[in-house]
This record gives sequence, structure tokens and C-alpha cells, in this order.
Amino acid sequence: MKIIVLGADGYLGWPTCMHLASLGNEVIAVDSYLKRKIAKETSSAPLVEMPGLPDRADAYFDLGRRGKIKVYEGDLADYEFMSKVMSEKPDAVIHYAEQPSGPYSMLGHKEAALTLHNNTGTTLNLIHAVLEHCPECHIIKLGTMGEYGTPNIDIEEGWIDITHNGRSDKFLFPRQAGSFYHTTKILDTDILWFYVRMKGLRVTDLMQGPVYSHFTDSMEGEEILGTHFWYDDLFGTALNRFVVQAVAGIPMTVYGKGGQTRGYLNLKDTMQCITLAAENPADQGELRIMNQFTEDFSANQLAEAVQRASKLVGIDAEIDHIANPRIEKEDHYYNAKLEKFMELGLKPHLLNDDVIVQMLEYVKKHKDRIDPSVVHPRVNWRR
Ligand code: USQ
Repeated sequence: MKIIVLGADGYLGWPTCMHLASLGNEVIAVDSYLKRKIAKETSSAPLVEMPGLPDRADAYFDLGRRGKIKVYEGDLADYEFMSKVMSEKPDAVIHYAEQPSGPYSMLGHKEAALTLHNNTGTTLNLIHAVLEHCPECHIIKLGTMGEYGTPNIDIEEGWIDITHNGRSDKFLFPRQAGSFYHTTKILDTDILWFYVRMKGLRVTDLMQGPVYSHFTDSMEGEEILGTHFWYDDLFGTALNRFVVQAVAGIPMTVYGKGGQTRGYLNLKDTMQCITLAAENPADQGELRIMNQFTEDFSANQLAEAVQRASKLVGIDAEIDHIANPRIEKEDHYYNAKLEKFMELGLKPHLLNDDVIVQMLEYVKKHKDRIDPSVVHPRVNWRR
């Protein structure tokens, strides 16, 4: 297939490009480096900074890996650029090109506006560029499990059957996000659903939980091919942050009571899910929504798992319960369905000591690059 990856420089984007190329697909990688720019503005940085996309693509090629990755650099929130990219007429497009941080979106008006305009604007541009150039192209959009929030009922995969006053219909599952970023993902889903109904687009919307780890099969052994590993309060996800905190000797920052539960997945399983979605496309005129995670954990369980694995490499990691900077339930029911990807053949890489030890070893190698000043939360939802 010819596949375009929007947001190709990101934590998920670059590994996805390599993975799809390694399977023999023709891959086009696109990014504006927006995340690098806002990270600099907020003094955040990945553990190891990687070169830009052209150099990453050259390194991939020079190492003799399968396939080539073509690069476009530009702003997809600008319709002209989006239209130029989509005139490549791909079979599928993977849309990661969004500001991905809940805390960043809660900083203030400027950050909320950037998140809204970039995320929904890019989604709208993509839809119109697909309609203009390739209406049969399969749009694979990265949504988030956070669109559902933490309801006191089972979380279905995108849709729910409702019977009301004796009549029944099927609706999008109720959504109630916990950050403004997550709210923009809800808006994206609604925009996609509108255009599926009106124009018959072919769309898969993936409700993904927080991702952890740094390693994928296509990177194996070559740090130059690695993705950015974020650990700061804005862009780092919980488990990656706890691993860095353990290595840095900073007590792990469990927010509040630590009972807040999410569906997590290994970066390798994001690669699997994206591939399964691309190889088994949605129908024309369908908005297919699939939950994308492999296991549920509370923040406490993650911190305890890191504490246990740290002992194996001689680190005595401490757990701290700090005041929760977010407004979220800390003790709640959580039961999300995971059926569609299992039916498509997903083989989960589950979290165990070996996975955490591999992460600890990677972070230990770059310990001198950890900046302790960006570890504790700098954004409070209440202020
Ligand atoms: N948490 C802590 N301590 C920390 C960091 C997080 O206790 O130091 C807790 C949070 O309060 C939250 C949970 O861990 O309850 C997950 O937080 P997170 O920062 O790992 O994930 P989140 O902010 O939800 O966002 C991340 C990605 C986002 C993606 C989302 C999937 O940054 O792009 O959409 O995971 S989901 O959470 O399912 O919505």
C-alpha cells in the first residue's frame, strides 16, 4: 500500500513509518515539528533528541532497512500544504498530527487555542483533501480512550445501543473528557462522523490508551532509529515518567490516591494495531471505532510494578502520593471492551519485569540527560 503518516516525527509517528516501510509499504512521512517547537517553549525535551525527518529517513535507508521513507516538511493546518501532500493519492493515511498533551492544553488560553485550532483544523483539512484527491482513501485517525472518560458503565467500542421510551437506536458512546486536549479528540470524532454521513468517507477512529516503552522491532539495536522518549510533566506518559523518576532517584509522582485506571499498551502494540487497521480497512461510508489498549492498570499498580522491577537492577525506587494536579476520579469503575483488535489477531505484548528492566537500562544509559526541573507537575487544572 501507499501510506501517508501525518505527525511522522512524533513518539508514535516515526516508529510507525519504519514499521510500515519494513512490511513493504510505500511510506510518506509528514510533519511540521510543532511538538518540538512547543516543547522548547515549555522547557520540555525528550531524553535523547533525534535528528529531523530527512536525517532519520536517511539513517533508516543507510542501515539497509527495507523500503524507503519519503519526507514532506510543512504545516498540515495550512490547507494548501495538506492538499499537496494528499495529491499523492495514498491507499491509507494515518493521522497523528495533533498536539497530544492534556496538561499542555490546560496551561492557558494560548495553549488551549493552539490545541483546538491545530487538532480540529488539521482533521478538517485532511477530510477535505481526501474528498478532493482520493475519496476512497482509508483515514486512520488516532483518537483516545480519554474521549470516554471514566463512566460508571462498561465502555463499548465507540457505539452504544440505547432504548428510550420503548424505541431503540445506535449512538456514539457518551463522551466526557478530562482535559481540553481530550475534548478536541471528541470534536474530531464528531467531525469525522458528520463527513462519513454526508460524504461517505472510509474512517477508522482508534481509541488508544496511554502508551509506554521505547522499543520497536524496526529500531532494534540502533539508537539513531529510536523514537523520542518523553518524561516531563507535559508530554511524558505515566509509566515512562515513573521509569525516569526511579532512575533519577526522584520518588514516583502518583497523583492523589492513585486509583485512577486506564487501558495501557506497549509501543510495539501500537505498531501492531495500526498495521491491523490498515490491512483490514473500514468500509466506504463507515466510521469504525476500535478501542486500542491491552491491559488496565491504576497509577498505583504502575508505580508498584516499576518499584519491583527497579529492585532487579539495584535501584531502590520510592513511591510518593502528591496532590493531584488534575480533576479526575481517583477511585472508580473501569471496564473497557477490547474485542475488535483481538478478532483481527492482535497478540498483546503484556507488561512484565523484563519490559520495565529494558526501559530502566535505556534510561540509565542517558541518566545525565534527565532534567529534574520538568518532572513535577507544572500545570494545575484548578488554576
Ligand atoms: N499520572 C500519575 N502520575 C504521573 C502522570 C500521570 O498518577 O506522574 C496519572 C494521571 O493522573 C492519569 C494517568 O496516570 O490518571 C494517565 O496519565 P498520562 O499522563 O499517562 O496520560 P494522559 O494524560 O491521559 O494522556 C496520554 C497521552 C495522550 C493520550 C492518552 C490516552 O499523552 O496523548 O491521548 O494518554 S488516554 O489516557 O487513554 O486518554
